[in-house]
Amino acid sequence: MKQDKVFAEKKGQVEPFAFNEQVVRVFDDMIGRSVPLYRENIRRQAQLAARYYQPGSHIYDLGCSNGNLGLCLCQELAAVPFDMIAVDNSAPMLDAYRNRLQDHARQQDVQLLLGDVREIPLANASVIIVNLTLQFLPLADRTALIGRIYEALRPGGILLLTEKVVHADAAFDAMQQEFYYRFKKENGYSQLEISQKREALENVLIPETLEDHVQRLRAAGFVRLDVWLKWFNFASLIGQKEDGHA
Ligand code: GEK
Repeated sequence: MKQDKVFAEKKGQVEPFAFNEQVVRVFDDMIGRSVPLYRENIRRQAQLAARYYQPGSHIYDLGCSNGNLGLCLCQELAAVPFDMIAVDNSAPMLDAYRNRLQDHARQQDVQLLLGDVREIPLANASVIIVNLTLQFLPLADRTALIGRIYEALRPGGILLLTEKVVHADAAFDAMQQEFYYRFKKENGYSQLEISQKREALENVLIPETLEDHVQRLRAAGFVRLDVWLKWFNFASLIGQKEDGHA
């Protein structure tokens, strides 16, 4: 795995963060050292997707990056054909995903779609995964996407949403940041790397509170809702469209 050194050198000017070729080359190292419990989260979401998948429906992975979740799902659903539509608006990310699917036994089960998650049609879904992607959309566009997701789900279908979050209480928010930067330091990032990445993500990754997410999901129709994973300023939610039985 190629090591992430994207922010290691002092930059004259820190450009806004983008999922370009430089980032894609080191993506697995970057996300593994920057997102607490990333591998655990991917594996459990793949298992949840396998558990709730309804044959004859689609699984969507919105903001799929280089396919870590899709490839994990191929293992979890080893004996079951499925139909996943994996969407990303970064061409280098999808190229990396395509390379990993080449010669893969399950490559027919995954369709890669280059596009903006705000524009691609969604329909007949039993599982929709939005793993660390909603946070990159303008705030004004988030409610419409969650609404379309709810409409596209079959009864009994699920949304898996993971986000970096902020805390409404300023002191708890500061504490969570502190523990997050401690986590990054423990994973070998220098102070310079941490602060330049933070600057690059400003106005690009816009976190909301967990309460904001819960409220938006409820307003869209998700009555059955759980926060199944929480680590300081990261939260993973599952919302299920009601089907009349538990
Ligand atoms: C994983 N889910 O490894 N339309 C489509 N894609 C987008 C958009 C958009 N409007 N905005 C951002 N992206 C992945 C991790 S990374 C999170 C997700 C991170 C894409 C973007 O190109 C990138 O690949 C992904 O969303 C966010 O399970 O790196 O912090």
